Amino acid sequence: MAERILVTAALPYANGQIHLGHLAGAYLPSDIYVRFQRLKGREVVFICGSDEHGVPITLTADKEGITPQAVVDRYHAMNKAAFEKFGMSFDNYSRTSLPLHHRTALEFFLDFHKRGILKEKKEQQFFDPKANMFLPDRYVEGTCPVCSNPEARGDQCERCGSYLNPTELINPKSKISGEVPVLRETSHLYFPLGEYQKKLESYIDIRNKRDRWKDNVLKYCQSWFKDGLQDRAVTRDLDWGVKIPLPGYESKVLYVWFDAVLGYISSTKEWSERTGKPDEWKKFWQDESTKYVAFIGKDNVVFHCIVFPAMLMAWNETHQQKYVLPENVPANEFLNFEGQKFSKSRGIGIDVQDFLERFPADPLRYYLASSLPEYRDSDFYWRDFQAKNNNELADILGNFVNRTLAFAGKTFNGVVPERGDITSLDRTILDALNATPTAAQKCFEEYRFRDALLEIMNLARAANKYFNDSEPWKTAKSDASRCATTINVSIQVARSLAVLMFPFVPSSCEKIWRMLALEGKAAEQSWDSAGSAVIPPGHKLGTTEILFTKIEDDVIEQAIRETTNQQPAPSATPKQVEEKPSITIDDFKKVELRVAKILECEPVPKSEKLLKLQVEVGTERRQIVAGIAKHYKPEDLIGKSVVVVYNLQPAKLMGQESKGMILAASSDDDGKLFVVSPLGEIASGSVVR
Ligand code: B3M
Ligand code: ZN
Repeated sequence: MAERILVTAALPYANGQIHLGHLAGAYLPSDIYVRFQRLKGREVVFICGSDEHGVPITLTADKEGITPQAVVDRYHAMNKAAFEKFGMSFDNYSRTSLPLHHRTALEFFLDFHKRGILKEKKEQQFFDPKANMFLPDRYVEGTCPVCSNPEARGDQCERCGSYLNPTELINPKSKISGEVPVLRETSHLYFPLGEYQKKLESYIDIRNKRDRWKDNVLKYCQSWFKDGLQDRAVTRDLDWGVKIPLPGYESKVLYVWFDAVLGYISSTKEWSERTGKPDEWKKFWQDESTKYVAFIGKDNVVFHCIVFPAMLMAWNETHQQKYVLPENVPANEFLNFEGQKFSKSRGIGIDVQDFLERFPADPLRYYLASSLPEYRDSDFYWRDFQAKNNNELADILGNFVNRTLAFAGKTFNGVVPERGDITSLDRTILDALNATPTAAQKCFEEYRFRDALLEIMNLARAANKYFNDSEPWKTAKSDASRCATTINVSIQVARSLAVLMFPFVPSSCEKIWRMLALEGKAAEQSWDSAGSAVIPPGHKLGTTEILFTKIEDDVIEQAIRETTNQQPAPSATPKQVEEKPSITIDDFKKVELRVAKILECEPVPKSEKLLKLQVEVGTERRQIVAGIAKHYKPEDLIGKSVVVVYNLQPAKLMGQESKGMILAASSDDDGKLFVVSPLGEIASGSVVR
């Protein structure tokens, strides 16, 4: 095993909040791995940061009427804070909008360009004459040629899943101006990925032999190889990103993936500078004895196993200082949420901030670790989360540590008693203690973190059984030396568990460490020390605290209601509808009713009732917030025509601007509600009278 390890975790886009699926994909596994390696005494640097470029970010900025910088500032701060609260132990969390990153990315790009590696190709691309700009794929919308979805995006149709070229869309429209775009010639630079195919195949083959790659990752790569690698454009017509200082390329930037993977290098440089050792990053990136492990989710495989290694190979061809390539890319599959896909727009799932406002990080880390999607997709279920917390963390780990320390406090004044003769019962648990670090280590080194957790929790299970079978509450009266031995051994196991469980539940392990009143921190111990009984008799223990709190049913039920769109039971009390006084036709005419078409719809964060809709009323677009989230899912409404009160004064609901009101019929006695919709096709903007 290498003694110096570089670990990177995929750089999340600063275009939204990270959710539990992200944690289970790349982040928790990388943090578990790093914490384990540090306990093994290895020299580790753990690198991450925000991916702050790309079209989705400029789209968010356009939609909100703010700058892309403001978008990434917001999500960078939010995600950084969420990671900290979750206990991610990154050495550096950088941002790709920093000048240091732009310089790093350009160093690669310009080197490739100068050496003639990049090929220029001319192509026809959509141009928006009104906005005077070329349109990236996602800025073009139109009708899907496959399924006729009228709102397909230029890169993909979300309804049928087809990957598209903007030019394939029927009736293409610019998302910026709504105009029909025209085709114009533009030039882009391409990286010749195909030329690297042979080298890439042998690279993966060699690594796989040395450090066994996951089957799912190998399969993805093989299917790419089978299709044959194609040249890839590394420039885009956009003004947000790493600007290209080449004549004719003034209005272009690097393709986001080209610069994003280099973000790992720039983030390591930033760490190096920040810690006062400006050359330290080279030790990790340019010394061939470094083992580099890149943690990602499965959707990023091609960029990390093919594109990034090819870029590094291209660099290494002519430079003395050669970069290390990933030794392994242990990508996870996806985590689903209560049997469904995480979907922000449908209100399914929960982001990390929100979760950690409800529950501490360790129970979440424990539960996710026990059900990581290591080989296939897995699921987050609130009920499972509750059960794992209550029946495993609290009842097995917490209970063992607490009963041991409470007993030592009561019977031995909180001082570790001397061991007497060792019986076969003691021998069994001491053997398990001895064997667990090695057995778990094998799992960690093979990226099997669920198995590692199981090994370690089996020690905690055995320890509880040992405590029960030894019956110290009886031997306290009948055989003082026996009782002392049981408690001494139990305390040793508690210490070992504090070290072994540290990669999974770090703050709880520090708590155990304080309860044991041992020197230093759990984080500073050696992994191998967990295999021996090292606490000397006579050591004075600290005070016991509760390690894990049980989660009650009603708390979990509330979480289910708020994160899964499950309909609460309708209220049963019938109400009388109050009659209003009659009005004249002129009174009625003051209300301007119009037909509107729903273009977009998403839940309002932290609200159970509200949906935020973007509607089209004739040529105008406006936002309306409506209290209909309990009755409709966003996807039920998108594309539908409704009737709105057009001249209602604007208002703010939960901080969201709302211009107008959607008409809906509700029957008070069963709580049902139906949005009013014109019978038949009619253009938006039409007047209702
Ligand atoms: N930002 C995609 C993602 O967040 C992308 C990863 C970049 S890693 C260099 O899933
Ligand atoms: Zn389609």
